Amino acid sequence: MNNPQISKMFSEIADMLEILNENPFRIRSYRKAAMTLETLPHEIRDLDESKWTDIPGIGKDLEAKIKEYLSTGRMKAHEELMQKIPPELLDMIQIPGLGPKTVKKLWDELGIKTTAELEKAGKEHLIQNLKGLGQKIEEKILKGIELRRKYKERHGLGKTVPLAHELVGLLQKKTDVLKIDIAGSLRRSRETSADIDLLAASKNPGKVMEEFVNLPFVQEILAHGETKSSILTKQGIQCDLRVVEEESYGAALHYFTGSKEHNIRIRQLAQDRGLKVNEYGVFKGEKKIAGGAEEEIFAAVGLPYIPPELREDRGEIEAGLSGNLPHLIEHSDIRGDCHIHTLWSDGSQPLEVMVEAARKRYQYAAISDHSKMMGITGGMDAETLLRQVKEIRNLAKKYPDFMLLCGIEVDIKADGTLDMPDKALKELDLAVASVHLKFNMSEEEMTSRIITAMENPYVTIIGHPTGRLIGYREPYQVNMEKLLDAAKRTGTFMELNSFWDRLDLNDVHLRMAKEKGVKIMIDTDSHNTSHFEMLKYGVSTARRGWIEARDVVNTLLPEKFLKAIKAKRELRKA
Ligand code: DGT
Ligand code: CA
Ligand code: ZN
Repeated sequence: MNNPQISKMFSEIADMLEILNENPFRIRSYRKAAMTLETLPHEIRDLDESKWTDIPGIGKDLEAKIKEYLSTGRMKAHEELMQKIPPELLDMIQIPGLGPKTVKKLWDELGIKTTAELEKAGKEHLIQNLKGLGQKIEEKILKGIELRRKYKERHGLGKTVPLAHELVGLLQKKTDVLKIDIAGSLRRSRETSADIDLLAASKNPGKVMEEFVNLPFVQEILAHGETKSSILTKQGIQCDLRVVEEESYGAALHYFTGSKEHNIRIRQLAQDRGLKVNEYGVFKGEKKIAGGAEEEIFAAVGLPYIPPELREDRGEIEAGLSGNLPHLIEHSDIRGDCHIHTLWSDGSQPLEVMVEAARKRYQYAAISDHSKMMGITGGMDAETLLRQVKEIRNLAKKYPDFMLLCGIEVDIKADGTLDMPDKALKELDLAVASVHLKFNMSEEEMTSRIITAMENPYVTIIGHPTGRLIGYREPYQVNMEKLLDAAKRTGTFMELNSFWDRLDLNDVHLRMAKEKGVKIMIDTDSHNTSHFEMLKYGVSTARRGWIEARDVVNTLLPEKFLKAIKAKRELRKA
């Protein structure tokens, strides 16, 4: 996995150049290349070298730097810049409320070089006195430091899942590995994980461990034992591997998948039946009665198989015992996507390209670019929107086998009205309405802001309903109970935004929605074609929320889906 590393170096170079007040064009070219590499669907080293400069944003100069990195593992330009600025400034840029310019200002004027110094200056209220900063920003920075601290030890699915699959792939190739799986919170698809837990079966654990600690990803070996080893990967994520015998594999997989709370309940059930459960199997006295497969463990305590996403002791044991486990939604149930951006706003690829990619995965899709309030994203006014509609309708004719729809992601203004007149919205098939600005409202104000938007007959879906960015921004204050009741009353769908750092609605909210009979729309919020991959995180989060296919609008067949999205308009128009 070289692309993410090169991308990170380019974006750090851009940050450093910005701190050093260098040429804005150079800065922009590094940023652009970083973004392209981050989302490139193939490893750059697998591409023919003569094709590299065909990649948007990669010119001769950056091509040379990529070559340098791939052959030496280093980038001189990056190292030279690192000599010129305090190294912690690069971390500080990631703190909400800060960017390269502010970091430079703080360094120049207050001599701040570390997060600790920054926090101290904030608490002494020195930051608010700087020109252009003020009290609000000072508060935001302090909150940001706190939030980053809280999440520092936990990693989002977008980072852990690709890495875990890569590690599994490498280990699977080793002849001594009979079985291998991801366990722990990652297998349960929790939105963040402290580490990656892997479990393998082998007759030769010593050899497997030897190979594990020698993988190319290893930054540091934290522990190297016969049955358990831990490494710190170059990505800064810890990965633990346990190796067991094949006949204990199911028991170990169950045990190390957790959660701890779920495991405790299973052990109690076993005790009630005079049995003992541990990571080696289920025992009746000295005799092992189960252990090879997870199903056996559940069966031994009188349960059907419980999917990992449900194993949180949130009622899954009771539901299992009474035969009421949900039939969870699956990836293949999703037939469409209604949150897709293109070059018409802040997407990075043309309409046609996004539609081509959507067509490969779905039976229908709606393009939903931003409205103009999102100025920085190049949002659309009514006139532009209508031009886009024309273009989409034209394009749709090309694809008789695919239902291409017109949508928008329209901003919900502070008073709950929309950033687009109804008479333009009327021309669309659907609208996603979202809050992007003015987050600082009381719970009451924010709740009524969003409910006002729901009252509009043209608002089909509320986009990323709590506005959180995992590890970066807390959700705005909003009363979810009231939002969901209003969604039910008005026939508005609630989005589950699948982007790994949003996952909004979250698992708890999803379950509430289901219980209230509110329908969910699982979208990707794609800004380029590689983002369609995000869907898997949305689906696994839905599963954590006990969601079934019938709870989700975009599992419907095209004709029925069309009916469903028109229903609210029909009902509330008169
Ligand atoms: P994390 O790492 O904080 O994201 O969450 P987990 O659930 O992956 O926790 P971790 O890595 O500490 O342990 C992996 C699994 O091993 C955990 O889900 C359940 C099991 N486990 C670990 N320690 C205990 C324990 O003391 N008691 C029980 N019953 N299970 C445990
Ligand atoms: Ca774990
Ligand atoms: Zn949005």
